[in-house]
Amino acid sequence: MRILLINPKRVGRGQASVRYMNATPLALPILKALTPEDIEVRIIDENHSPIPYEEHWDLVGITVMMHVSPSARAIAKVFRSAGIKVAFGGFFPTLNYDDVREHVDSVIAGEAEHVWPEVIKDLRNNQLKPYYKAEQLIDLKDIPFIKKEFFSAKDEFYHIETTRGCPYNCDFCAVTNFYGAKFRHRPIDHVVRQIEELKGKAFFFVDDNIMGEPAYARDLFREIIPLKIKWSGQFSLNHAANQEVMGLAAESGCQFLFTGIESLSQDNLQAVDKKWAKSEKFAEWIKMTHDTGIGIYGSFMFGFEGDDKNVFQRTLEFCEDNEIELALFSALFPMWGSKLYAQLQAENRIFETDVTKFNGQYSTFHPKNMTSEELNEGLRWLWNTFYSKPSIKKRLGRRMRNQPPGHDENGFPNTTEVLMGLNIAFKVAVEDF
Ligand code: B12
Ligand code: SF4
Repeated sequence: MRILLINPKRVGRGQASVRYMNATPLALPILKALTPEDIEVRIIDENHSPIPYEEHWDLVGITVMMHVSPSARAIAKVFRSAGIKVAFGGFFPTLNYDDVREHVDSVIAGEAEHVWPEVIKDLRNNQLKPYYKAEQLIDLKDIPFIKKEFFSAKDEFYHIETTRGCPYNCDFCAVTNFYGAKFRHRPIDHVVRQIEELKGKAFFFVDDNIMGEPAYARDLFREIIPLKIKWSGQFSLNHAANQEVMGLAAESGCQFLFTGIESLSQDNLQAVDKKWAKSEKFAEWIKMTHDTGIGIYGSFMFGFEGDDKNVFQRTLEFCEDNEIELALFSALFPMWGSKLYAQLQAENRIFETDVTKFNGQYSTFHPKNMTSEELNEGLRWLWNTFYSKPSIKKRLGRRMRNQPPGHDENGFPNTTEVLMGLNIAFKVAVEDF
């Protein structure tokens, strides 16, 4: 038997096109690791390789985020017209079953670890069901180990996870809905073993908040210090105040942390249920992070009820004053199934019907205090200005003086080299924004 697993081509422009942003999504190597060895499994990332439509497959499994769902449907159509069975899994099909079911033979909802064996059994018996649903959240000791060759040789780093779930349930986000409101932890010895098996490249911890439970993070970082790796990950900025954990993160090889700052206005944060984020503390927490040597990759969203067209200039000044090394700027967008979607839909404010535009790069609903054109234009201006030479100089100048770009004794690029390299790559990529 032969199974083909596909990550559909991302749709979008600017930063999303950078190779760094497109490492193999973890779901696909996990599915391969869960599949018995007598079945051939090939992983294709459509961003980098053509889809082998001409070959025979017993099943094609596609991982689907909302904005790539039209590409996923197009792929499914070609295979199904050749009589090949297609299954969708991941966030979008799980949370929007009615929108996808007619386009596939099977929707596999929720985490794959417990249902994939049943799918394989039914496939062997030629009895694939139209719907599978993981009835409960898994214990993370059941995440399988991934062999190095399951990732693409072209990946500059490997994705790895230590936790799933998030207690915060922000209005615009799907994570709590999908992964539950509790942090679940992978046993630390499993994480260490997985890193050892993959060693050689850098790592990106895909956890939504790697420091969500500081005691676990502390023990994890202590255990990975001897492995001498380089890594980046995601955290909520309030954890910067925990100097012990931050110090251990830096010592264990952390180079930068992605963090959802979202808005500089407390009213905006309050309004979308991100109440735990304290805007008056942002500058202090960023400085605390920088003091450990770790860089900040800030994520900002625009189009909140309190945002007017001056928000873009204010955000740029904040980023430059606080020497934020990297940033992701998105239009707030209502993911189908989110609380925000329900609210905006009830107010009849969503005008965009093209689902590919729901990726943060376009205005999709009427903001309250600016026009959609002003939102699109502000975003374009901010991307281009933030990744311009003068701004890069302001934001990275001090770091360049303290640690010139270069490589460490194990051949890994140092933090300045990584952050500078990404600024240059993003600068080129956002020219088309
Ligand atoms: C890491 C990450 C990224 C990385 C890498 C993305 C990638 N393709 O790997 C980067 C930074 C590039 C990224 C970018 C974006 N991301 Co992102 N990202 C994540 C994050 C934090 C982790 C993903 C992950 O690897 N999880 C671990 C794996 C194992 O879990 P999983 O993918 O859910 O897979 C499990 C199940 O879903 C299932 N499964 C998944 N696929 C399949 C397929 C089959 C056939 C089967 C059977 C099962 C199955 O089995 C797996 C094991 O249990 C998630 C949030 C989250 N906690 O998951 C957001 C998330 C996926 N991202 C999201 C978004 C919106 C984006 C952006 C649009 C953000 C932006 N403004 O630019 C961009 C789009 C980029 C693109 N390429 O198009 C949304 C998607 C929402 C949706 N409903 O579609 C999420 C859910 C976050 C959120 N706020 O809600 N992202
Ligand atoms: S945005 Fe971050 S903090 Fe809020 S629910 Fe999503 S993962 Fe949790």
